[in-house]
Amino acid sequence: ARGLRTSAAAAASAVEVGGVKIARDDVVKEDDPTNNVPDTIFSKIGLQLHRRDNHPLGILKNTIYDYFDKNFAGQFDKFDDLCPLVSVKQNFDDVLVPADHVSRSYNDTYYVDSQTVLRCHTSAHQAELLRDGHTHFLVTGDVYRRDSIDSTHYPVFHQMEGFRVFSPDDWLGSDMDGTAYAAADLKKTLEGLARHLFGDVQMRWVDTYFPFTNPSFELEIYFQDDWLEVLGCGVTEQEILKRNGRTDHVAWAFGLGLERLAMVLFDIPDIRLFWSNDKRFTSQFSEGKLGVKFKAFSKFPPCYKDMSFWINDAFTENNLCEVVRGIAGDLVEEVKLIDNFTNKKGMTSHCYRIAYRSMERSLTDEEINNLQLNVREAVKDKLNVELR
Ligand code: FA5
Ligand code: MG
Repeated sequence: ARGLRTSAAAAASAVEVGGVKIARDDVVKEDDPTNNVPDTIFSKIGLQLHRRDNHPLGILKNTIYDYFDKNFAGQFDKFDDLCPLVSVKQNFDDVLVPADHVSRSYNDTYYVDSQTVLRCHTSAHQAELLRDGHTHFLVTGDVYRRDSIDSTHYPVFHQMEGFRVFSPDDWLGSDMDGTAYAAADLKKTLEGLARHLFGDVQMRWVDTYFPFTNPSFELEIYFQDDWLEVLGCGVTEQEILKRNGRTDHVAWAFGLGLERLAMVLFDIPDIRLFWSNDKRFTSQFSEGKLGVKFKAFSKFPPCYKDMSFWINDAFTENNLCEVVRGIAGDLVEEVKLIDNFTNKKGMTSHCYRIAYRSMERSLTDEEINNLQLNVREAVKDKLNVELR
């Protein structure tokens, strides 16, 4: 994961989040093999789109707050300014992520050093908030993941965590055990939230696995002719409650993907748009106005470029995506494997199709050709693959 960065983004030298000062040089350490944070990622820290009342993510956050305020009489404590730099312990160990789980790898997570990461989910704050005595809370924040590139995935996105603790008194009067009681309350709460946000919408529950909940579920919503996963949730593992002062209690937790929900609500076709400063985007949203449908200012044509190379053992698609993003920034819309074969000598070739498209203007042929040339150079240098 080394050397995957460019100086393309002229990043500020320091930002402040929740009273914590974060210096660029403490987060981007090009020569440190325990660090894999590029400038493109550092440049997003501190922007806190979810705290802008006129931004779709801020409007959505406030609307979810309204739902919880109304239905739970202000019992939920709200946090939206917790520092995204957290320890490996907070991000993984505290929520029981096994030592060998892929999410811990340098391929999936941004490490500042071997013990510090950019949080990959808001679940990183569950344990400390429980220990501080909170029993009902919402945590909204930017989260960071090395991932593939397409219209619903971006390496920085926003989640809202919800957490509710029950005491035995809550379920003893019912005919359910604590787990069944919490699971039923969780589904009721989230279905109510979906109705509050969408009115009527096609949705379905899917059983899944998370290390920190059991049972675990995902909620999917029908969008652009397909099912889109918008949240994960479940009944919190007893071990987490026990370790943090809530033995004999039961809890539920959820993690919402704010961009995914906002895409459905506002009809926003591409996740990159959330980061746009173009007035034609930002002026379409205003405080308190949920569900105003986004009018695309124009759909500019995409331009496709294919690139083939012999991969090596260290090759991963996430590394490729980081290199492409480092050169092309938000002009890259999608990176997609379109061909894959192994020859008689055992060498494997991949062909990727890169879609370039600006949300804001038409790109010239010359510009695209230059980008592609630079991408090819960077891929060759940084990934040590042999271009074909
Ligand atoms: C989690 O992150 C869990 N921490 C959620 C959770 C919390 C489960 C509490 C149980 C209890 P997951 O990796 O599935 O789960 O991400 C949650 C949501 O984030 C997804 O449903 C999706 O809406 C959104 N999401 C995930 N990856 C991306 C991405 N690259 N870009 C945009 N949104 C994403
Ligand atoms: Mg998921």
